[in-house]
Amino acid sequence: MAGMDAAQQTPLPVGYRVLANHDISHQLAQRPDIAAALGGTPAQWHVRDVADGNLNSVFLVEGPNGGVCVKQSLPWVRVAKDDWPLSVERAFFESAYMQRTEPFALGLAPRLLHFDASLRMIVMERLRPHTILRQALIAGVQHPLAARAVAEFAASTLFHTSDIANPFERKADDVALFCKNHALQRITVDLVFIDPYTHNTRNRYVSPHLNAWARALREDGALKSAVARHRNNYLSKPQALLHGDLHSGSVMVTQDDTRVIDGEFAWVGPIGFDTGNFIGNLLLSWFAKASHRTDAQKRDAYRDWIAQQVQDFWQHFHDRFLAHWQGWRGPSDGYPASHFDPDADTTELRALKAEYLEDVWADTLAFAAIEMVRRCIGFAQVADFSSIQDPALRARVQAPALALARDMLVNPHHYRTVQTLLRSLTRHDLLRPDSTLPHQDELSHA
Ligand code: SR1
Ligand code: MG
Repeated sequence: MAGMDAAQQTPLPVGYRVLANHDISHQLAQRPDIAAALGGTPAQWHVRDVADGNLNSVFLVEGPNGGVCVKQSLPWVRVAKDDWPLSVERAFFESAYMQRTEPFALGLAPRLLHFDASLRMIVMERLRPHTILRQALIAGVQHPLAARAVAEFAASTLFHTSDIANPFERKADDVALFCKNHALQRITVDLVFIDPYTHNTRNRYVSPHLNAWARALREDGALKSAVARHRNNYLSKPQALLHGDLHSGSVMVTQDDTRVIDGEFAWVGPIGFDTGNFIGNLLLSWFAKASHRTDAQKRDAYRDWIAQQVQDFWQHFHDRFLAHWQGWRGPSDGYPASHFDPDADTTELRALKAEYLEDVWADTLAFAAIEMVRRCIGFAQVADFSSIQDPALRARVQAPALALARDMLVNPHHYRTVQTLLRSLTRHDLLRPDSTLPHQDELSHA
């Protein structure tokens, strides 16, 4: 926890206090624009505590004319409270991310209405009747537009904050601002990249069922070398402004609307971290579905649909990123027009673009795998699995996900395209006719 302590040295802002349900209306009444949006009088506003994430307080406020969402950083990790103090700076970084990406978000994020610097409180558009994509996936509901919309969001925000679309000074400003997001980057570095490969009391894998797996991961030199490469990649490759936590719990959906929320982990890093996070979580959802034993036909159709979403997400991200590049006529220090006439579409520029996206795919694959490992072994488990009541069954569907993730990291040349990745799912499917519970021995034979 040494790194966590460092994150705590940030003092609380003057005027900061933890807001309770009964404080919220009073706070919002101070803002005439928000009061008008809610309508009526504060006494008529209905405040509901809806926090269900790991870190923050969240309230939904409804008035006669409309609603807003209020999110406050707590001086601790909400799900661990006194055991895990945490800097409240994250609300500042989330609001900064929302402001910086708003011109490129294409309406695919909630509108930021107000940021209160003392209370570290964000007031944003209330989304209704949206649900969290992860919950929809668990419930087996299809949202046909969601994966493409997240791809659209990722392609646009990542392209427009990269060196392809900026003078270096602009991107350096992003680096200078978001590199101070220490507390949440400490969480990512520890929880995503370090803890799952160590003995750590924060790890929460299903014991004893996955004990052998956890030990095998700790002892797997080839795997830890691959993770080290990508941990350093995450820390040393400031390619674009990342959302930093782009999993299915950070996406809210209806049948015709999709919004990306929760940019508090924003960081300038490798583009593949965002795309990999989203793909990794879709794949986890695919593995978790193997636990559904009641209606096999329906389950298999839904799993096929999830796999199709992985393909759609990557393909759409790839195509939209290239389309932004093709249309870009603004400043670029990465690929200046003085070297590459954007109107000429030369072989050289085409090759450079292909090379860039191949590199993003390689990173996507690795970060997807790292996300899959940490969600099965580390502190922050996902509801796709934790909603499986029987621990033995939960471990049984997590083990093949670990086997695939390990292979993606150690043998990336087997997965040069999204299609090869998806074809490999059947090889790692618990439900294949000859399947047995993958054992840690598979690690050394992979
Ligand atoms: C202690 S925070 C755990 C996780 O929750 C967030 O959503 C991030 O994914 C983080 O790693
Ligand atoms: Mg979150």
